[in-house]
Order: sequence, then structure tokens, then C-alpha cells
Amino acid sequence: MSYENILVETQDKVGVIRLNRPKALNALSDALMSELGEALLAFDADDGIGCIVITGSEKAFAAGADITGMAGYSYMDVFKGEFITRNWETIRRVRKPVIAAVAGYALGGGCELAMMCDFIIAADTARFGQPEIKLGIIPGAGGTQRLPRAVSKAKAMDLALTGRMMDAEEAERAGLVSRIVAADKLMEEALAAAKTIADMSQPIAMMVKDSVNRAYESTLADGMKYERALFYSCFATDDQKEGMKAFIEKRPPVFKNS
Ligand code: CO8
Repeated sequence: MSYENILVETQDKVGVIRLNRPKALNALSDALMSELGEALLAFDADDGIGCIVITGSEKAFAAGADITGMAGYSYMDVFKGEFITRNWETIRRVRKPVIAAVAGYALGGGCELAMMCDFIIAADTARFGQPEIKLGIIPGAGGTQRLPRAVSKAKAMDLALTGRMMDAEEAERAGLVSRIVAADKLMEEALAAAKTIADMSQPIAMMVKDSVNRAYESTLADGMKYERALFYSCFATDDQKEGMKAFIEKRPPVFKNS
């Protein structure tokens, strides 16, 4: 499959998608988002892939949705055209873990895309923000919803109302990113984390993802029930038998994804 706005490769059970519109700081055009969705679904369907990494360039993960593309839109263009839902939410259908490896700007839709991933590894150069207010719009792909859940209401309000950026240190303190690494080690670290995940049992990793995501959609009691049902179902898998047997035999497990 050849793409115009992204680069796609496979490295040792890890699918890597690089956003690639360097002249526009990886602005997330409609075409780019459609390609990203296609590539994500292809990796999700590939049994040889256990984890996916989305990254950008040194300068920008993505500087937002494509402003030039949006500038002339009318209400009916965005409403009838299912703007956002048409191709921005494809990533939510991906069942395998997805890591965002962020260097440089992750602004507006770029920050929202990173937040749609399962976790964010940030280079020390990363800068996050929801500057939409400066363009006369509000965030439209989760900036007012996922951001407060990730960093608290106070910080989300501060960022979305002033449009200011926060650096990697502030983002880690606030809980938006799971770790910060030196910019020149970003891909090495992200790929190592992805390979660690890809070596686990795929169905069990999918259950972990599903169950953690459930925490955002349910009460604690309902979430606990959901987790328990998935936990019980682990005991119907070959990989649970293998994982525990390998521990007892003091050897690494060989998961069969079954
Ligand atoms: N869209 C289109 N082009 C962009 C974007 C963008 N979001 N960001 C940068 N570019 C382009 C610039 O126009 C410029 O192009 P050219 O060289 O042809 O003039 C090129 O990229 C380089 O940018 P700059 O010269 O501005 O680079 P600087 O290093 O001076 O500044 C910044 C970098 C600070 C990142 C600056 O480019 C900037 O502020 N960009 C816009 C950031 C922004 O406002 N993002 C939010 C966009 S709105 C949004 O994301 C809404 C999401 C809604 C959900 C999704 C709906 C589909």
C-alpha cells in the first residue's frame, strides 16, 4: 500500500506510522487522516503486529488540523460532511496498543491525536497545546474532553482558554505523558516499549487496553465488574497456561496469541 502523507514500516512485530507532511508541520489534512486510519486498520488486522507506534518529525508530531483546508468551511460543510467523525475516530476502533512518540509540536488536533493513542512517550523537545481559541474555534477532537481527564480541569482550562503551550516536563508532571526521553532516543525508546508489548500475548494486551479504557466510560463499580469478567476470561486462554507455567519453570513464556 503506498501513501502520500504518511510513511509506514514494520520493525520486529511493531507497526510504525510516521506522519509526513514536513512542509506543513504534519498538519492533519483530511487525506492524511484517511491514510492514517487505513494504515492503523491494516496493522490491527495483521497477526504479525503486536503494537503500533505513531510518530512525526523532529520538529512536529503534528501542528494541528490543516487550517488552510478548514478556513473556508461552512457549518453545513462540517455538519453534513461528518467532519472529524468520518476519519478522526478510526483510531478508536484499533484494538491493539498504540503509542504516540511525540517530538516538537503536538498542537490542537495533533495533541488530540496523541491523546487518542494509548500512551504518549515525549521527547524533551515536545510541546503540547490546544491553541484553537486563537483561531476562533474550540477543540473538536477531544481537547475539552480527554485533556481534562488526563491533566485536571485547571490545567485543561488554562491551556484551552489561553492557547499557551506546555513543555514536556509540565506535560509529564500533569500526567499527559508517561515518560520523557532525550529527543535523539525517542524512536529507540518508543520501539523498545512497543516491542516489549508486542512480545506479550496479543489478546491479553488487547484486554488490558480495553479494560483501562473502560475506566473512562464507566462508574468504578461497573468498571470493576467489567475488569473481573475479562480477568476470568484470561483463564480460558492458552497464553495464561503458558505464562504461569513458564514462571514456575523459570523460563521466558512463549505466547501463541491464543
Ligand atoms: N495547518 C496548516 N498549515 C500549518 C499548520 C496547520 N495547523 N501549522 C503550521 N502550518 C504550516 C505554516 O502555514 C507554514 O507553511 P508555509 O511555510 O507555507 O508558510 C509551515 O507549516 C511552517 O509553519 P510556521 O512557519 O508557522 O513555523 P513556526 O516554527 O514559525 O511556528 C507553530 C510553528 C507555532 C506550530 C505555528 O506553525 C502554528 O502556530 N501553527 C498552528 C497551530 C494551531 O493553531 N493548531 C491548531 C489547528 S486547529 C485544530 O487542530 C482543530 C482540530 C479540530 C479537530 C479536527 C477536525 C478535523
